[in-house]
Amino acid sequence: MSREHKIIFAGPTGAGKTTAIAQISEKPPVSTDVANSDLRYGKATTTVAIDFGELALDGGEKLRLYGVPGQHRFSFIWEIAARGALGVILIADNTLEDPMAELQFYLEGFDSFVKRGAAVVVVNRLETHPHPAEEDYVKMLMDRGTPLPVMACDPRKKDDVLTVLDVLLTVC
Ligand SMILES: Nc1nc2c(ncn2[C@@H]2O[C@H](COP(=O)(O)OP(=O)(O)OP(=O)(O)O)[C@@H](O)[C@H]2O)c(=O)[nH]1
Ligand SMILES: [Mg+2]
Repeated sequence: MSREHKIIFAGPTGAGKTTAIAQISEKPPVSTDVANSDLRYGKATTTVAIDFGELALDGGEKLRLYGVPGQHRFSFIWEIAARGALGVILIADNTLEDPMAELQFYLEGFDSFVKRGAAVVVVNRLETHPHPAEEDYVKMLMDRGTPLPVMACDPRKKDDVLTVLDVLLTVC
């Protein structure tokens, strides 16, 4: 019987969770985007429940990919969605005013994964916003006693997203 693993994508609104899952899912992903009523975010749609995609690996294993909503008011869904997951991909959006402070919120929200090293940190939009650099994230994670792999990733690029998954599966 083939094995299945659940992987969670988390990060702020507009970080690219829905985009990343759409790039690698073999079946059309199920998304629950609606018109964005929250004017703090300059974004036409936002995910209110969860994204779901699937990806089969060469060894016959199947990954079930879940994107959890970025808005803080939906953070209660995180814990439910993450039950039984193998690992978590935490996306930091470098265009935010203080992306490392925002990341803290997700590091705390997925504390059990972060503490046992079942997570990777992904930094996006580095092409236009090079600061903080990957090394800054590495240092911040070391300083808080939770070293995790840190990678640049453009969620629009399938190869970038597959590399991130590869690293996560290696550390989990
Ligand atoms: N240029 C650039 N665009 C990016 C990058 N990462 C994400 N984007 C774009 O930002 C948008 C992200 O949108 P979504 O994938 O809907 O983001 P989300 O994380 O699902 O957001 P919510 O569902 O609202 O929480 C997409 O239009 C992406 O193409 C990046 O590294 N560079
Ligand atoms: Mg989304």
